[in-house]
Amino acid sequence: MNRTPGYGDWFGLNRIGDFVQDLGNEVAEFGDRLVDRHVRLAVTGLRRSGKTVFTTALVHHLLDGHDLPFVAAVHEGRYQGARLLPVGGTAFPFERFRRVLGDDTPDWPAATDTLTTLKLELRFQATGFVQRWVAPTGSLILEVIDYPGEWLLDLPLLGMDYGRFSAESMARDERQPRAGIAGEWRAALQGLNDASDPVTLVEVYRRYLAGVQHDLALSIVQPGRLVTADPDPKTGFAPLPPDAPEALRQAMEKRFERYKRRVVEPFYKNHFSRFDRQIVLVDLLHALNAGPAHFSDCQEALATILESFRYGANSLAARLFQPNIEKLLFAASKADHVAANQHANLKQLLELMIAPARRKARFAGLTTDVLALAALRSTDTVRTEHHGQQLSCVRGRLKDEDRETVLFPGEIPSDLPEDEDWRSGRFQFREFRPRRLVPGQKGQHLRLDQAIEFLLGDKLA
Ligand SMILES: Nc1nc2c(ncn2[C@@H]2O[C@H](COP(=O)(O)OP(=O)(O)OP(=O)(O)O)[C@@H](O)[C@H]2O)c(=O)[nH]1
Ligand SMILES: [Mg+2]
Repeated sequence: MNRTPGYGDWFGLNRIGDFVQDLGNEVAEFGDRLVDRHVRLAVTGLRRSGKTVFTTALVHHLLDGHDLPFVAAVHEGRYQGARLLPVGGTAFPFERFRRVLGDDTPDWPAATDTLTTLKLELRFQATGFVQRWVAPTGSLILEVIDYPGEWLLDLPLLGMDYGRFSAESMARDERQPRAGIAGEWRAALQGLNDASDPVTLVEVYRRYLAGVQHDLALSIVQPGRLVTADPDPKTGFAPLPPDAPEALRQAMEKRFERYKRRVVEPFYKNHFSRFDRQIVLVDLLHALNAGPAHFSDCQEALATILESFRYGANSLAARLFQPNIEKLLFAASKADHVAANQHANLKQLLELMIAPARRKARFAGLTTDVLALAALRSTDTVRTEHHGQQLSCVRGRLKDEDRETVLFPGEIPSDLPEDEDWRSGRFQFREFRPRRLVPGQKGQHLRLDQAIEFLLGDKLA
């Protein structure tokens, strides 16, 4: 700051004043840090978006402390390492995943079917003058939960009554491609009468939802727990039209409210309400592969989920549980499925997809960012020549094959795809087998360190 020298400067008083003020600021900041040594990170994403792999890679690299050049504490040589701490409930099976991924023939972790918790203590040398003096070694407790992606789609139910749930679900079920597989469910609705049994109806609806998820690969499936490994038709519910027999509708409404109260509310109250930072993982490549209906369904699912996370004071979540998320990162996962020259487009496409949610979050005062990342990079980008043309290809082991292949994965549009893009059949991104996750090795991720710096960097200072 430029200042005209005055008598104070002659006697060095301004500098003393600045020093005292800086000291005061540092003491205040230090006080804040002392009471704020926890970060609870919400790893959010639809099913198969990459939550478990992200969490495993995050822990692996924080324990390892290598290959994180964008993490300032690592880059500046201040990062001292991490250790796993015991947790109250079921622990995230990090060692099991590390063993499987560290094996000679590594494999991806299975889809998650229950909630697990992870607690990690990170140690680092503090940067601040006072902190260096009082407590030279800083310590940060990081908490993450892992859960089936399906559960997330139950969150919007908290803001609905049974009438709205039924109307929205039935409108969706009547549209293609859902309508194409809804025959049995439609027949059950047409046959409603006073003797209809809610449990049977829920079972028919469950079969239909399983088809929506597995055969159509669509994202919006509510109630989410009806399609997980161990569904319980006794606690599930299904939508009904307004003219359904009154007693049946009342019984179903009761199930809906009980499910919200006993299943969804505790999940969010015990976990989601306490998050400080959030990463939203989006598998855009799968959404592009699956076609326009899937793409817009995925877009709608994300918007609905993020709407429930609204970060302003009047949001549903704030009213119920007062969350206080300060930083929000949107990440296109599995960026290693495409060549490096496509990452800018992948990021831009994600920016377009989540623009309204991001605007709202920023308006509410959150810091937001967007990245294309691969938590566990399983390919390299290689240049090849094809009919005199240079192509950027990827080299890796395809999911169903045993040897490495080099293939041209295709290109990502920089804009939301148009009819022509969908018709051309240009989106056929392939899945790869994981590369071995080993300590001390470079190049095992793409921008995971940037994600860590954005989400935790300020807490490691
Ligand atoms: N190439 C590559 N594939 C990945 C990466 N992350 C995830 N995948 C693939 O995506 C699949 C799903 O990843 P998970 O981490 O299990 O996804 P999830 O979000 O935990 O899924 P649910 O447990 O079903 O909610 C994996 O089995 C891999 O095939 C990555 O960084 N690179
Ligand atoms: Mg998982």
